[in-house]
Amino acid sequence: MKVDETRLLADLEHLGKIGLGPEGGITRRALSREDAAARAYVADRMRAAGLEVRHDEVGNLRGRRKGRDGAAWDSAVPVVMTGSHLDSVPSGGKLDGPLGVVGAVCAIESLNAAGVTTKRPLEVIVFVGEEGSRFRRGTIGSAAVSGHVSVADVLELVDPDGAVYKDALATYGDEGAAIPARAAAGSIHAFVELHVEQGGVLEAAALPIGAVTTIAGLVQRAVTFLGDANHAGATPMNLRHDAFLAAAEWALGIERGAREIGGGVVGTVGKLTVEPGGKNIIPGRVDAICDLRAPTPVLLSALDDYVVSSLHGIGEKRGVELEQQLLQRVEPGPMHELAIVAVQRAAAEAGLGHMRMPSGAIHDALHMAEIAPSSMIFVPSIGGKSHCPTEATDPRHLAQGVAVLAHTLAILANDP
Ligand code: HGY
Ligand code: MN
Ligand code: MN
Repeated sequence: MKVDETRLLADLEHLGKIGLGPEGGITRRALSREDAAARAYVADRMRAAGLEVRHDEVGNLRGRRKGRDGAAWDSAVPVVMTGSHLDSVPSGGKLDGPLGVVGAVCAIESLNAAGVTTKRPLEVIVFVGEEGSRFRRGTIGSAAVSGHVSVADVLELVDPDGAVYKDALATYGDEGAAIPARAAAGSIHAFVELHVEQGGVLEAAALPIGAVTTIAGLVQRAVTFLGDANHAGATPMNLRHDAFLAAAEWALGIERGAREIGGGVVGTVGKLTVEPGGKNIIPGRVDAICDLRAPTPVLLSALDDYVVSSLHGIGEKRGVELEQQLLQRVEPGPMHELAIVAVQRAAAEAGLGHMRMPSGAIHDALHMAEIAPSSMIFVPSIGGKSHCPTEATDPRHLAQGVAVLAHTLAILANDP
């Protein structure tokens, strides 16, 4: 399958300018003006590729190509879906999400150019709010499609500034009626997502394609440490209740716990604020969020229990009060042999080396796997870097990923 690499790189280049910061990172929060601008560009690209474009109740953008029965949106034949997200982490990379979105449109254009028709309709979907950088949870759009979260609950999500999701949807400027977000039972034959690996496994193996077999689960908790703001010079060390040192001890405990539990678990504290924030004031309050990942529910609970139980000891020892709240827990999930094997067959058809591999990062495919056979196509991340301005992938690998996606869609949409 020929891929128009120039077109793909131009699409990524265009999206890579929307939300671009002075440090070279992309900041595109869900339902923001930047997110809406990127989404509008993709909607135009979908129409240029001949897709019939719709939007659903939670703002997912959706474009369909007819199957052989000549129907797109009103087909009784289960659809083969592909897609990803356009929102980003703060100062993130240009490929995490967009590759799976414009790559899907380019894959459809490759099928069109090759005259490949499919028994089943094909759908490209742009999920809202995968990164969770604005609202309390991530993978919002796919959680709504899978029914993991109800549409009503999604619409009631509130961001830290008090903006309500259903009001923020107006930023998209969608016209016309929205289609239901929740997929009807049996309406999706399979789902596959093209994504950068965001790790170094493929690069180390010198392979261009990964077929994803499982996706790690995640727990995110918000913790507030309430100590005693006081004078940094006049307060003896034994009379302090330093909220930052309590948080620091907790964060080091997370690192220790993850190393002790092992088995591929990881723990991070990436977001933390210190108040009142004077250089000569002992911190009175710290708000922190931890991000825990594990390949199995048992390991995820082991790390989460370790992290929560460590809090009590620290609070007592340091005379610091604690409040903590679970922000989200997403269970790890297996992908499906039907979809994994399709990716492997597609890579072989494209003459590309490939391997089966787990994903340490969360993706929309995790929720889609709850309702349809799903897998992912990974392409190598240079230096294993992601969620940072230096996120990059060899253009050759980007185009190969799209070629494998096109083959995978043809396999999944034409197999018996
Ligand atoms: O955090 C993740 O794993 C994904 O990038 N949202
Ligand atoms: Mn990401
Ligand atoms: Mn992503």
